[in-house]
Amino acid sequence: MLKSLHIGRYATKAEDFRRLVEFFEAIGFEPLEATERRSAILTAPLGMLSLNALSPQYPEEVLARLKDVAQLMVLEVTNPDTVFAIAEKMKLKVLADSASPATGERSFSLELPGQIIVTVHGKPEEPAPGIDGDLNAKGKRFALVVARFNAFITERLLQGALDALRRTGAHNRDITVMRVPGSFELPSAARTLAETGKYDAIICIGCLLRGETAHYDVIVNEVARGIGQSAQETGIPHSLGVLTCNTLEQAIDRAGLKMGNKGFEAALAAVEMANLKRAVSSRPSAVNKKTVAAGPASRIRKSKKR
Ligand code: DLZ
Repeated sequence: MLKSLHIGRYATKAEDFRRLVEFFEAIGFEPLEATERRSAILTAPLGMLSLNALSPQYPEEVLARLKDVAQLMVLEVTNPDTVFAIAEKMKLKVLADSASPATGERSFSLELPGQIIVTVHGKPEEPAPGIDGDLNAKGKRFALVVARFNAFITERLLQGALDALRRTGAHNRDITVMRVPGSFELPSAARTLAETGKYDAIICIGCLLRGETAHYDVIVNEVARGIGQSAQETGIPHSLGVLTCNTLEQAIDRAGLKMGNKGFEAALAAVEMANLKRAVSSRPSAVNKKTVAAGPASRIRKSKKR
């Protein structure tokens, strides 16, 4: 029986047609097939036919325009404020705009080119639930392990990292810098620092440049794996501020030139992860104590005894 619902609207001017297509595509309609010069078929995720007896409380101006109800279109959207901003940017006429504090629903009517009226309604979507670590380093202690090899680059990465820590509120007295010969030494030094239990996060900084020998290929994965392993086994967040570049030019770009400063980014990641750890531990547990005791931390303790 029923196969599809197709609502046709007609614009008498080519310019009106163009602006209609532009508006509907901007708010999320998808072209079903390539839009032609005088015809566009657009689809919405869901189509409905609604039948209504209009309430006399409907805004006067809209009621007057609804005499020819064929002009009206009703769209439900996930974020009415965004659609409203698009309409304002496109200088469309707003006929009515109301919001319900009780439901959080906003509804507004626009006059589109070609005398088409569209009523847009919807409720802003709740942000997806999640736990985030904020970027506040105040009161947190950080250790930075810095490889001396390629110091021309790593010292710049270090400056970027220190800048990020200070900007997010860390005190100088809460920052420890340790230097090691090269990137290969980063994991063991990071682990030594993490195991002291004195730091909320460890920031590892190095620069591996692909040279003419196989050295780079031999250590590049080891460095990343070792730092990750230290983080997992000690439970202290570690961030990876180790550049792995083919050329010195690529490294320079990532140490404060074209591609930002990766030391700065690594420090921000460390601040976020330190706060995330605290946010997770301060949440009430959904599992009972028995289950927590049998979790990864106790497994590490057991395996160490062996
Ligand atoms: C030996 C070496 C070489 C060839 N290249 C680099 C590099 O590009 N980046 C880096 O951080 N370190 C390099 N190293 C030094 C090693 O990481 C390590 O310090 C030495 O092999 C001593 O263990």
